[in-house]
Amino acid sequence: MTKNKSVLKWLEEMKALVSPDQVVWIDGSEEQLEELRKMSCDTGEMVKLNQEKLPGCYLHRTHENDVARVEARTFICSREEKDAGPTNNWKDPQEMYELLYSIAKDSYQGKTMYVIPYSMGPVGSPFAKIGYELTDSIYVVLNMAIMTRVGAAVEAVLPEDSDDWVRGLHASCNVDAEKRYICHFPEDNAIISVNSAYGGNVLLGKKCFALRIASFLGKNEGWMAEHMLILGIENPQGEIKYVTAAFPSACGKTNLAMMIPPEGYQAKGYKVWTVGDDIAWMHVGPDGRLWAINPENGFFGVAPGTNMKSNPNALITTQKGTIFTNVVHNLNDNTVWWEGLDKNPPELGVDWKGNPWNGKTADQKGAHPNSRFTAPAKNCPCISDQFDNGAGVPISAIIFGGRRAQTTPLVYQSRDWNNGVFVGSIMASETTAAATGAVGVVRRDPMAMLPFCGYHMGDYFGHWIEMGEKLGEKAPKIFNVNWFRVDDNGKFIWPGFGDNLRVLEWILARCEGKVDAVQTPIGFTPNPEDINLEGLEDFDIETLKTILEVDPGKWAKEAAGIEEFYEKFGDRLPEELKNQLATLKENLK
Ligand code: GTP
Ligand code: SPV
Ligand code: MN
Repeated sequence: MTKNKSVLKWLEEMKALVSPDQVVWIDGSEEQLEELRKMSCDTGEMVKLNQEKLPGCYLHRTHENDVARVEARTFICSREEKDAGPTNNWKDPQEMYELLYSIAKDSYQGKTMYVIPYSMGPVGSPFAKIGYELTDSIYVVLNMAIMTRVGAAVEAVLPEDSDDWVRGLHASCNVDAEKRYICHFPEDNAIISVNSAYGGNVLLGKKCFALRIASFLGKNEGWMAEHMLILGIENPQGEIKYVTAAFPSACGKTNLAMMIPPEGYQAKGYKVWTVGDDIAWMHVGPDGRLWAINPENGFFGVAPGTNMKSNPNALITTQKGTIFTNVVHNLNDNTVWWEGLDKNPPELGVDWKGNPWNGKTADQKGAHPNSRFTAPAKNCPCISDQFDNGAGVPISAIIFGGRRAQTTPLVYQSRDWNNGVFVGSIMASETTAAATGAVGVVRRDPMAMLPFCGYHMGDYFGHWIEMGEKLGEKAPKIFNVNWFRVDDNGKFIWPGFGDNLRVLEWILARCEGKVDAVQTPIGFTPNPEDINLEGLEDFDIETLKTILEVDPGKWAKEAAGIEEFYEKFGDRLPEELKNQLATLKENLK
């Protein structure tokens, strides 16, 4: 337990508010966590799975109405409405505190308050930041213990008089969707989440702190918090180059971060190393380059579609010490199953809602489309040896990407940093099950940060431009990819997954100035023969050409859509981006 004065004062206030029966301090020890696992199995909150097949693994089901992030109920409560900007929900902080306190009041009665000290980033790293989460949910404690570094070691590095930590209060209440609020108070370093017990809504270190609060801190302190994977690509000479990539939720970050190189590449000696799969904190290093750390300590990954072919590294990562949420419980052998794991759904199963399920109902999924695994990063067979390096890894390229059935080519490179910021700002993607609401609708999702930017998005674009000025010649090169172009039958054209390394190889070659490119109105696309297609079945250069194409007609429509989107930002839209849009329109003439 800490001696930090501001932590203790806040804790007393919160205790008085929520009235727990007792307070338990999470020290991070295996004994304490094991005790909590036992308790959660006794109450039925978790199910202990087959310990021979899945040692240390558990299953949990959340309430049916509580299965994804809730963007409509997520608020940025900056003092001034204009600082939250047009893309965030806002409410006056005093009003919101009052509302949340009235909801949370006495809600821990009869329950235990768990105090979780946690570090985002390797403990003691100059780039790491500390948070405290209070929760009434053992599920949250056990997830936080996988996703972040928790306990006494964290407290040891927070000075007694420091106020540099993030306050997080989580109250499950009765998971009433009508009273669910996920609220951020950037000027107070504070987060309050009520009436949910699911993932991104309640693991407050993740989206709430490491993106929404951290993006605000990053703007003020001169660094960046981004919804990005971090990946190292080792070439046959043993040199490792690192890239980050921002794709919207459930659009392929975990998959790219853990990809297996195609056989031909493996034979040549290519290897891929995972540093992170969801969040990157990036700083200008002593050498003037951009360096990234992964603030997390585990993966909260999408289960459906994960299998030994699509992502063996992810599947192997989940075979021990993992919590599964909202997947199928296979009662035949007390294991788990989800759509896309294999072709053998259990005949004796329980679906994500807790009902008997036998895999024979074609229209009724067994696992929720946003069912997830929470797995320790150290389980990952391809985890980078730099994972725990508090200084991070130097970034050669930043890659944006989304799900676009049409319009956006397989890959293109921006002309320079500011053009790259433009490319990120105009990202659009089909929505997925990661958030509640319609799925498959194209929406603008700048830098994959639409649901996660903790301040005015126009200022966020401005911050990107400033970072480019700081980095100058040493700035990473910026690219855009789209694995999701479909043919007339709606089938994905590009094979994707491990074969995405073929595109990354071109990206790195461009960074090193080793390969030419085609100038198009939107930037540089590859000469088709520069993408290595060796070993690919059913995919030839003619097909490749169709997905490298930049159709001026479609892009003219796109430009009109961008113009409309940009209008939202009013005078907070940087001049540089207005000019970029004008250039795009000019290029399309
Ligand atoms: P969050 O954890 O929600 O931020 O998502 P993520 O970006 O890590 O998503 P993830 O890698 O789990 O992507 C999940 C979905 O993308 C699954 O439906 C995958 O099948 C699909 N996917 C990933 N990579 C590819 C690819 O290269 N091609 C195609 N067609 N689908 C892909
Ligand atoms: C996402 O939705 O982008 C996620 C899952 O990574 S959650 O933690 O629920 O936000
Ligand atoms: Mn994410």
